[in-house]
Amino acid sequence: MQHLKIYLDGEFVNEPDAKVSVFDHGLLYGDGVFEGIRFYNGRVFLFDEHLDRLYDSAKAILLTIPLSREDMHEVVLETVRQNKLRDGYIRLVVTRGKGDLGLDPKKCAKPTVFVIATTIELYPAKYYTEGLRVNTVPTQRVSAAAVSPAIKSLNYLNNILAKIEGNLYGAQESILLNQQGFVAECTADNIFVVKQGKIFTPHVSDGALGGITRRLMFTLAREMGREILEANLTRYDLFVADELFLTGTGAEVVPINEVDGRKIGPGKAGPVTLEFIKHFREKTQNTGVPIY
Ligand code: PXG
Repeated sequence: MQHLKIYLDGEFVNEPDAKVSVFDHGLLYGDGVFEGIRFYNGRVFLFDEHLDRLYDSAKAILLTIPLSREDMHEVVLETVRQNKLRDGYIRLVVTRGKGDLGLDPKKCAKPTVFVIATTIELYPAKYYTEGLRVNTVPTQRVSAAAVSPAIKSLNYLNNILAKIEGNLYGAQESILLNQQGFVAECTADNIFVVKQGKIFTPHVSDGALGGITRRLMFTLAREMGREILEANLTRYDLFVADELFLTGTGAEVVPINEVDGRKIGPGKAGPVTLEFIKHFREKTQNTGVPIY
């Protein structure tokens, strides 16, 4: 079997040789940032938006990425080329780097950078017509005053605890509320509500990651002659929604058919959700930065 080629600190290495130190603070303390990016049909989708967020996340934690944006751009494209892929997933990670024990970032001389380009396991196609069963979980979204949910950091325990609670319930995704009880987001997806023809999504300040797919929904809505409003949403708003859908790089745009035992709308993908899915797929096939 052909090994994946991984970019690691300036070199392309075979996957079995792509190793980081047990003293890397990304591992020891979750000190680092990452991006998950998709490429479709030989083009990197929303590439600039992902690079913008990566550099913003790094800035927010005072981590200087040792590659210029232009070099990072090329490294990502070259990683996909090395693996001869046309459709798949890129994981771009920058950690604080290797350092002595003790959480002080000053112990780390040089950030670790690696890029994985691989294929992605997708949700089964039926979920895009039938929808997902989701729940709200007891674990609250971490507050912006603690760790801003806008930072795409290597600290995912908050989300993982929510995921575990979802697994216990048998849910396919789970919704976190913030400390005020407003809907924040899902474990790895943003959420949208359709009610009486209007479309709503939580404010980023309610604890949502500024999702790249979330932002694309605003553009698609404009193109569709619709409008999305940011709002404080409660569980009640979810229960009585006409339609609910999730967005994320991995999930794309996917309907929800049930929340906490309440059937949503028709109990399958509704018309507005299907319209977003159609427009989203057109964008994935027709836009992006050419790789080859
Ligand atoms: N909220 C959270 C907490 C996320 O982690 C999103 C929303 C959606 O954002 P984007 O920019 O993707 O529209 C995410 C994204 C993975 C993986 O491998 C996770 C994400 C994206 C891609 C892959 O777990 N999270």
